[in-house]
Amino acid sequence: MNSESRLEERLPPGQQWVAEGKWPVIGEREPAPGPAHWSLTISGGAGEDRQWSLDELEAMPQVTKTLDIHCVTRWSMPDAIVEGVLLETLLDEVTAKPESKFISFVARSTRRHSTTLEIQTAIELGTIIALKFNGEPVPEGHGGPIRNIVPGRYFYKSVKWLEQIELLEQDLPGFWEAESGYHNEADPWKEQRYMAPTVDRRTAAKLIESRDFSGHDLRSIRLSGMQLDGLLARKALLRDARFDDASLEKADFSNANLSNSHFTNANLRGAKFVDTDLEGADLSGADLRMADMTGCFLTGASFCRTAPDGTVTEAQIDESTTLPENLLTPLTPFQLEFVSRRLGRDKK
Ligand SMILES: Nc1nc2c(c(=O)[nH]1)N[C@H]1C(S)=C(S)[C@@H](COP(=O)(O)O)O[C@H]1N2
Ligand SMILES: [Mo]
Repeated sequence: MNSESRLEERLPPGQQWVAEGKWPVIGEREPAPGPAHWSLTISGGAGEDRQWSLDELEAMPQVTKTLDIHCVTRWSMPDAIVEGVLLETLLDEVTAKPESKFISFVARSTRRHSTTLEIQTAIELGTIIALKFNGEPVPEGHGGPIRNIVPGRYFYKSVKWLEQIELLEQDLPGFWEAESGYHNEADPWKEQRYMAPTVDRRTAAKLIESRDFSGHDLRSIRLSGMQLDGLLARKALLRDARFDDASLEKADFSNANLSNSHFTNANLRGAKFVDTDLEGADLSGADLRMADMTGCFLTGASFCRTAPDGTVTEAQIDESTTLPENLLTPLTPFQLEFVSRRLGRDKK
C-alpha cells in the first residue's frame, strides 16, 4: 500500500510498470560472434588504448545499485539490482585528451550498435559497466557478459554486449538516435523520447491530401481530429505520430512502424494493423471493431487508461476484432486483463 504509492511516484510520465519478473528483450537479441573471452577497450584517449579482460573487470572495485529501468516504448521495470564497475573508475585509469567531451559505447553486435553521451553526464549519472544483474551474471539476451547501464536515461542509452568505449571530441548519433529519431538526451522525466519531426509542412500537406503515406517517414506528425478514412500507410514510419480523435476507418497500417503513436478515441473500425509495430502505442478509447491486428507488436501498448480524476477511457474491442491471443503476452497486467475481458477470453 505504502510502497505501492511510492512506486507510483517513481513512474515517469507515460510509462507503465511491467508484470513482476517480466523483462522484455528489446532490439538485438544476441552478440556477434567473436573471441570466447570478452574484454572491454577504451580508445580515443591521449595515450594507447586501454583494455580489460572480463576477469580483470571482475577483480576491480564493484558497486551495487538498485534502479528503475525505463524503456522509450513505455514499459518500466522497478528495482533492478545492477552490479559492476563504475565508468568513472575505468576512466580514472585513462588520460583523456582535453578536447574530448563525448563518450560512445559500442557493442559487439552485427550492426555495431552504439550510443553516445557527454562524458560529464555519463559520470554524473553514475554509469555502471554491469557484470551482474539481480546477483547473477547479466543474461546473454540482456547484454551479458558486459553491459553498460546508464541510470536516469531511457534504456536505449544502455548498450548490450559492451566491447568498446570511445572518447570523442564531437557528438556522434547512436544507432537508435540516427535510425529512429530517438532523442539524444533521453531523460524519461522530461519525456525526451523523440527528436523534432523531420518532414516539412508542405510535403506533409501533399501526403495528407493524397491519403497515401505508404513507405514515407512521417514520424511525430500531428494529425489529431482529422478525417482520414481509408488512409494507406503501409510500411510508413509513424513513430510518435498523433492521430487522437481522428477518423481512420479501414485505414491500412500494415507493416508500418507506429511505436509510441497516439490514437486516443480514434475511429479505427476495420483498420489493418497486420505485422505492425505498435510498441508503446496509445489506443485508449479507440474503436477497434473489425480491425485486423494479426502479427502486431504490443510491448508497452495501451488500450485502456484511467485519468487522475478517475475518468476511464476504454478501447472498443469485441469478437469482430482480430487480435490473436499470443500477441497479448507482452502487455502489462492491467492492459492484458482489459483486453482479455473484452475479447471474452478471460478464463472464468
Ligand atoms: N547492442 C544493443 N544494445 C541495445 C539495443 C540493441 O538493439 N543492441 N537496444 C537498446 C534498447 S532500444 C533497449 S530498450 C534496451 C533493451 O534491453 P533489454 O533487451 O535487456 O531489455 O537495450 C538497448 N541496448
Ligand atoms: Mo528501447
